[in-house]
Amino acid sequence: MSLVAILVGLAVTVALVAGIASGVVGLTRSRTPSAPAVRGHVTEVMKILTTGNLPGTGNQPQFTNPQWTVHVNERVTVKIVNFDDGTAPLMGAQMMYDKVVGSSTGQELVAGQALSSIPDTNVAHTFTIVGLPFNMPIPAAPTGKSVTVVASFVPTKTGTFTWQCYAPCGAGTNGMGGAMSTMKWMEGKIKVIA
Ligand SMILES: [Cu+2]
Repeated sequence: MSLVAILVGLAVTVALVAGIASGVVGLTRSRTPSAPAVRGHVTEVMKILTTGNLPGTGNQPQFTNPQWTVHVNERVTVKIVNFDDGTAPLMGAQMMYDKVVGSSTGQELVAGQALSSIPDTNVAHTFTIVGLPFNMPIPAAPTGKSVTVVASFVPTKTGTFTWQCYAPCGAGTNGMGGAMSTMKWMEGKIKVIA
């Protein structure tokens, strides 16, 4: 371990202890794959914001909370609050991601309504973990508002899985640049541990 890494680790520890002591940092969930996960049924809240500024690309949509760690065989509820009112219709082979896959009910709740798919033309993003598999199509939000999409699953195998969006919501003529090709924007990691 380099001196810099040790110093950074020390600073983080001091900040955490200070935060806990002052009540600022509660017993919140871990946000990084290397941190221990909370036991039992957890809810991971992800927001899709359009206020991000991706260097070299400008304003791009971005998922918050892109990396989490959960326990195998314990329920995970994914709650996605989408503020993006733009659509990115699925095309070609990606059109299969308009359907809910791998959720406990076979459906997702979209603004409280149970649905098993979203019309391709109204898809804004997808939250897709091919390796499980698990898929949530996310519709565009009403302008100036947000739409909340909820589904849950129980991971049955350990490992580190990539999630990504399959809607061409990024930059460039094919929509696959910018956020779509940048880790922690339209792509992240989920670690499933014992
Ligand atoms: Cu997207």
